[in-house]
Amino acid sequence: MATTRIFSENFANFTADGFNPNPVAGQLDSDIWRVAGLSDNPNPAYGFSAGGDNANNDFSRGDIAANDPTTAGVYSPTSNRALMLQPTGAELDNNGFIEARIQNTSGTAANSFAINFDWAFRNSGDRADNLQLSFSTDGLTFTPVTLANFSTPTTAVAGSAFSLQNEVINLTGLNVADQGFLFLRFTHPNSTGSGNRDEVGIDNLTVDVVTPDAQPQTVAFAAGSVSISQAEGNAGTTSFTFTVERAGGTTGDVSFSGQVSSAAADAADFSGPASVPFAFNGTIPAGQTSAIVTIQVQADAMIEPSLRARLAASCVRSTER
Ligand SMILES: [Ca+2]
Ligand SMILES: [Ca+2]
Ligand SMILES: [Ca+2]
Ligand SMILES: [Ca+2]
Repeated sequence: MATTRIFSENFANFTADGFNPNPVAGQLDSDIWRVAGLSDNPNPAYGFSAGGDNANNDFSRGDIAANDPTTAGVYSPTSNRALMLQPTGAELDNNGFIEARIQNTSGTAANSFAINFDWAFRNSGDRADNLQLSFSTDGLTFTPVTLANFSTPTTAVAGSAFSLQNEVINLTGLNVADQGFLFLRFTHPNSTGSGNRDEVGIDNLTVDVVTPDAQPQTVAFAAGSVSISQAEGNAGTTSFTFTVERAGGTTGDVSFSGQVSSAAADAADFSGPASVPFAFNGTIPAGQTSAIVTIQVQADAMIEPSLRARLAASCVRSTER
């Protein structure tokens, strides 16, 4: 398996100062992040703007230090910056969510993703807050990840610190085009118990595209190139061409090299090389199955012995990781 990291966020610079498509320090990029279920803008579209300097709205409620907020909104703990929500009965409690729109920048269509993140929470209220991860490839239809859910403890513990609960999930069988999006939704479906709700959110999100190991590729002379008989003529140079082809897929460039030798021919029989044997090389480009190698044979009026060209398979290299 090869993995390509396409996203990483630990919220180290997030002080809950709002969301903006061109975020300043303390804000989150609203082209990537949005929060739904808050009264100031219940379902903002990506690219929205909210918060900013001294704007004390739902999307920019600032630090949680020693305080225990009870106003609904987006917060960030000073002890470990994270994207944190304070749900209330009127806001965020009934399927409010954090959503991340992750662009597939791996350079190729992606079918599998490795998701790693922490549920962040503080058991400051006498409720159990339920959390659920779901995903989407179109931003419209979301599929819950059965194994990725979490509930905070019900009975509050005085002086509770923020805690993290790690979650590692592999999503397979998807189809996200290069530069397309994977949507991750961290939903707060409900809570049980009574009184204030715990602060809940996420931290340390990474997303990797997972690609299966490349099939081993082999190169060989094409069937029609195993033996070539061609008149060299009696003057000038004649191009002798043969085809090198590969099996096992067309991923990446494949470089090959080989050697032309002859029991009797010498450099005078070729146009270019200073001596015999001599090396040749070539590349089968990504996406193609074969390449042509051309050797210039110097014509003369003598009767020539046959030539041998041999592929050095040990020198096959692919740019595929
Ligand atoms: Ca509000
Ligand atoms: Ca609270
Ligand atoms: Ca953090
Ligand atoms: Ca609790």
